[in-house]
Amino acid sequence: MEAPAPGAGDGRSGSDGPGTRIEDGIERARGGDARALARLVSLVENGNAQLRPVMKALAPLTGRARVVGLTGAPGVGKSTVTGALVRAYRDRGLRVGVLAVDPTSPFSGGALLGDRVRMQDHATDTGVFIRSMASRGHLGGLSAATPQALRVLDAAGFDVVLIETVGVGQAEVEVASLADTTLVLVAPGMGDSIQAAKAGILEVADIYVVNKADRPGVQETVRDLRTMIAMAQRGENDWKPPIVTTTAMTGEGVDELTRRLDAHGAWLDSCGERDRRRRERAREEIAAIALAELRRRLGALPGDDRLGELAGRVAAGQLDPYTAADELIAGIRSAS
Ligand SMILES: Nc1nc2c(ncn2[C@@H]2O[C@H](COP(=O)(O)OP(=O)(O)OP(=O)(O)O)[C@@H](O)[C@H]2O)c(=O)[nH]1
Ligand SMILES: [Mg+2]
Repeated sequence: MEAPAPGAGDGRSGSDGPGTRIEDGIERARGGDARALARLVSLVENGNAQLRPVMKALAPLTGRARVVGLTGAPGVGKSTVTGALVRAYRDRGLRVGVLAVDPTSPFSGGALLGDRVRMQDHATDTGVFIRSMASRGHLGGLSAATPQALRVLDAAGFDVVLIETVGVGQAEVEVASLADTTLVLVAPGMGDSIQAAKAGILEVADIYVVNKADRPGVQETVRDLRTMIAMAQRGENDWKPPIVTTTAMTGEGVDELTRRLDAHGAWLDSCGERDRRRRERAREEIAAIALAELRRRLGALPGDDRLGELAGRVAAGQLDPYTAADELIAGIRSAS
């Protein structure tokens, strides 16, 4: 078989089937071909027909990347810390992927440009891949494609994947469900944000980062966090989230942060918590896909409108809704 020309791809015709093309794209992405990688991420993001065969091919290659989530209020410095971590991991010779979720949030409308500027020193480095994921309308929510994009980067051989998302409401819980380690960022003088986020961040933070340590009020913020941490119910062998202060703009405190990340990674491995978190992540992924598929099949049953017909009988009092639901589900089973 002929070797594919660089950049050739989706439109290519020939004797090699889609399977070969997929394997080919994955192989090139693993070899550091940024365009092949970008194409794979786009493919999972758009959820086109190749999504399933691609995910199938990727599955045996996944499970190696360490996943670090960064969340916190708008403007606390998530992107700046992310950039500093990218630099630190690159210095160790590791390949780093970045998924910045929720650039469409009204808070960060302008930040995306800023992110590009801050991260542009990594732009020509094939050991770094940065991608902004649209949030598809869920304010602060992770896009449905993020777990799949994470799989692509993992399979492509990235050692570390950093996921940045704005911490509004559910987002920090969602990022934590994807990550092995979750960083919750706060900044001094943003006491309100600690207050507001309290309920959510207490459970999800593995490491607290007080960024903008060059600003006044750092000690007060650290003290507030300490009080919160002390109040949390925790077993003797549980991880106690440390507090790291950083000035991401200058890189101060970033060494300490990477040490804490290493320590948390070691803890995850020592007690089986990494596996537990990953199983939990897989559960949520499977359930979400299954529910979406179920919904799709409910709306696309072959033949006539089964749901409409059942609805008519329920509305007319001829059938109870539970029996109707059973019939509907039975119909899906026999149709699939
Ligand atoms: N003084 C100071 N400013 C910082 C520091 N880190 C980041 N900043 C500034 O804070 C602003 C916001 O930083 P970002 O990294 O974009 O914050 P973010 O949390 O990613 O923001 P969103 O994505 O919009 O939520 C920028 O102007 C940064 O230059 C720091 O350590 N000290
Ligand atoms: Mg940002």
